[in-house]
Amino acid sequence: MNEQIIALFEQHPDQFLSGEQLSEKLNCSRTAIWKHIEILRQQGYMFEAVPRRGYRLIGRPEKLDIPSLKSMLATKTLGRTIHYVDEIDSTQTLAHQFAEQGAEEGHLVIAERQTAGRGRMGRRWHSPKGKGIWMSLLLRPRVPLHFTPQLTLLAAVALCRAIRQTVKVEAGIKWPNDLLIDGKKISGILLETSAEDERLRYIVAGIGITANLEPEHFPEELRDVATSLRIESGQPVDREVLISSFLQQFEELYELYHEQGFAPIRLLWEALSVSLHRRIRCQKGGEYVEGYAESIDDSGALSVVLHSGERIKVYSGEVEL
Ligand code: BT5
Repeated sequence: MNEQIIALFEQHPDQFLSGEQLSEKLNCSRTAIWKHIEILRQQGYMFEAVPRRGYRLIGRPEKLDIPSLKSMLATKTLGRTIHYVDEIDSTQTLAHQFAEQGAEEGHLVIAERQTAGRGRMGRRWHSPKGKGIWMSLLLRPRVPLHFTPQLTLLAAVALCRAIRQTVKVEAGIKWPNDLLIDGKKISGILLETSAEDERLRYIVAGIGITANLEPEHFPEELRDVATSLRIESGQPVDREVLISSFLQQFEELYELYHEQGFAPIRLLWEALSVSLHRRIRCQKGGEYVEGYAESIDDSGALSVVLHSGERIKVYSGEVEL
């Protein structure tokens, strides 16, 4: 049905088609047409809607220019091989497949749309077509398995620096893996590891950035909690520039990390954090407790001082600001 609707608009370029015309041609109700238009909007199509005239197609999902991205990349390993797909369940899954086949560090999978994008703990990641940056980076770091949370923090620093540099918005990091602007989420990071006998084999770092999403590309339930770089900056985001800047930042920090350990990354993370030195709510033994977020330690855990004076470590889960 979605393809048929687009085909009709393509046969009538720049024209309005009313709900009635569309429903007659496609032999379905006007409510069904309205629902499909909403789905198409979430896939990156843009429609102008005018009462009594109907809908006009004014924008299509955009495509990344991979040759242009490659030409601006100055990294040594990260992103030197790019697998670009139009649509996929999750870029994580494909990156795991490449890793299992022996792909080298730095392989990057990018999709215009994910049909089953994932977040942490089984949550979903909304990934409409042509508007965001949905990508997975293969890493083979030379560190013990229990150090991997540090790399989530490193990825957050790299992303935050790249966003601040290229888009000029005040993005900040919420522990451990969210990037926010004015309290709303613009990006999430998901690190998945593969290990054998306690030895780290590889990491797939999944990065989602709501680069060019407009309000209508977010489903209802995300509209109050999420935003995009485009909405916040008022400017379209050059996705190629942002991806290449992120890879550059990541590579520099990754080299620093291998040379000097987590200490310098931790300092950078603290400077960009919006969840430190303030009251937060977090989970302790399944219950929510309130406390003061004091610092992060070398394992990436958040150290929180509760009202009682007790100091606890938070290793995973959600914090509320
Ligand atoms: C994350 O999980 O924030 C990690 C998201 C990682 C997504 C990337 S995209 C490329 C790669 N391939 C994948 O399949 N995944 C990775 P978490 O902290 O669990 O946050 C998930 C929550 O973020 C959801 O429950 C929503 O509240 C919110 N959310 C979902 N989609 C969003 C979006 N597009 N923009 C902003 N917030 C969103």
